[in-house]
Amino acid sequence: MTADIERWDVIIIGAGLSGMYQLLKLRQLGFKAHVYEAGGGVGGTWYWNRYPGARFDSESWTYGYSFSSEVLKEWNWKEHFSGQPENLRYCEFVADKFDLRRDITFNTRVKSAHWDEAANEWEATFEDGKRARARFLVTAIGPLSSPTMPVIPGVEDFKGESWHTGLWPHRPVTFAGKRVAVIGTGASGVQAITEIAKTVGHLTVFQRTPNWCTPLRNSAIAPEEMEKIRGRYDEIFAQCRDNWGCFIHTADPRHATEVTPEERDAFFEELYNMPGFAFWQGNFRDVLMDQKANDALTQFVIKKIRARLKDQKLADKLIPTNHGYGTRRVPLESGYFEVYNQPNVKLVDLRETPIERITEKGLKTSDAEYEFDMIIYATGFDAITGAFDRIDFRGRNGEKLRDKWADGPHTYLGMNVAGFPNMLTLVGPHNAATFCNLPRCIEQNVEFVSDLLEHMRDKGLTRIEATPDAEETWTAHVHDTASRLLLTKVDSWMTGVNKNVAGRQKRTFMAYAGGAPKYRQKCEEIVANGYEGFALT
Ligand code: NA7
Repeated sequence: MTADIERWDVIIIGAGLSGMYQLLKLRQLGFKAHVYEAGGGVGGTWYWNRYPGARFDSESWTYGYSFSSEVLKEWNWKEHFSGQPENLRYCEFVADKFDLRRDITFNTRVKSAHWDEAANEWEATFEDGKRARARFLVTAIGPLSSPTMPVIPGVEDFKGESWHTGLWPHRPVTFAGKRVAVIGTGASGVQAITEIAKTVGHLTVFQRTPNWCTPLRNSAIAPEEMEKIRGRYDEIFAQCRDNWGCFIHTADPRHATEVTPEERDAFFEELYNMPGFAFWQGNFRDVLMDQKANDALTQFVIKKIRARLKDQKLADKLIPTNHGYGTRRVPLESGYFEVYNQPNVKLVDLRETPIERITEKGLKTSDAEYEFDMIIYATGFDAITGAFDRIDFRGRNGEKLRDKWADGPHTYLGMNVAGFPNMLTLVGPHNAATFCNLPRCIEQNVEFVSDLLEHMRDKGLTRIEATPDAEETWTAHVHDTASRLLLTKVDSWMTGVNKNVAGRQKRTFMAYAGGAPKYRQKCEEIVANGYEGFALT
């Protein structure tokens, strides 16, 4: 073994919200933990996604870390749905407060991580050829961190400016007087389009699949209001804990199919006028499971969209037809539909006229050629397993994680994989954290891993691995639970479909549909039963 290999007790990959908290917890427990981060700073999602309009869709005061009373006391949110620059400042504030950067190596992308059976440890290799070794490997690589470009011929040919929303430059990008194209109308595209339309010369939006968008209703938080929120933090976090996705909006106990149409529409109206995910997460409990209930909700949203558009032919194009409301991740918007009433904004429906190629000057669809100064790719991510696929993970006997997950993830609790000892996956596939108000579930994941490593150290144990039986049972449970939800019957990043990535054409549920409270309870039972389902030696 050469001297240039760095050695730690625990290697953490990624300095986003999960990696930062994991580092702090392990450091507090006395472990020598070290983070390797591909970016030049902390913050993960909030470091990379600097596109105009990027902001929380969760209420800011439900999103921050809850573990530190000092952070809660010192940090003031200025908006109910805070924007990216402030969110990144928050991450930096936490990093400064706990002096996290001294244990983080930035600008270092992990290329491979191989398990060394004889040494009972992991070896990580970085893109610059350097290496590090540790007994434990914790992945904190995020569910939406592997951006994908569209598979369209000529993408390299365009001579103007071009950006992916998830790889946005660190310098200001301006739109005034420019002819700008945006490809993609998911949550990122909807936020970016709305913001860019405020200053752009001319904007052309290329839409393949319209999404159901509902109002965010953001507003400023005055200092007195922030003080009131601070006084309620315990209550707020307790409410999130008991909620399926750890949001502040709890599903109504009634069924949409049991009330009168008048009562139903009055409740829809009330929720529609509330901020954030109230309309999606706080609705009647059957709207995301029962087709009839979902149809009623969908009809309500159609009317809302139509009322906001001057041109009803345009409304026909902007209203989704292949899935019901809420069965894909709902983009929240602040004037999105009104953008299409502007004379300098054009929508191109790619279902009618697909893009044939990107050219030097713009792009060509089946019926027209366009010239642009800038093309923005809001084309999303190779979700949840994509970040794993970018690293060559090899477990026992050189087994490749990529091969093991070729037909979808197989995990125990979304936290470990049989055949990959001592590797813990924060916010991994089939983990409740993958569809969650993330920091809430991140804290649970990190605390589970920290307690586990502490337990192992106290008991003199050096190796943990899920048993194949436990993995199989969990994977089957994940699929069983998912079958109740209408969203598993629709192509989206949540069902693992990405037309730009080979091998991602078949639906496989990537998250855990049982909800965060049930997941937490399951984790607690497993711990109480001596880490049942794991082989500890
Ligand atoms: P999404 O939600 O995956 O959206 C990507 C968008 O890009 C979506 O509208 C896609 O259309 C579109 N797309 C992708 N490839 C193409 C090609 N080749 N041609 C045209 N259009 C294309 O990613 P986001 O970044 O918006 O959001 C990701 C999550 O981040 C979001 O849900 C939040 O949780 C945060 P498609 O629907 O595939 O037809």
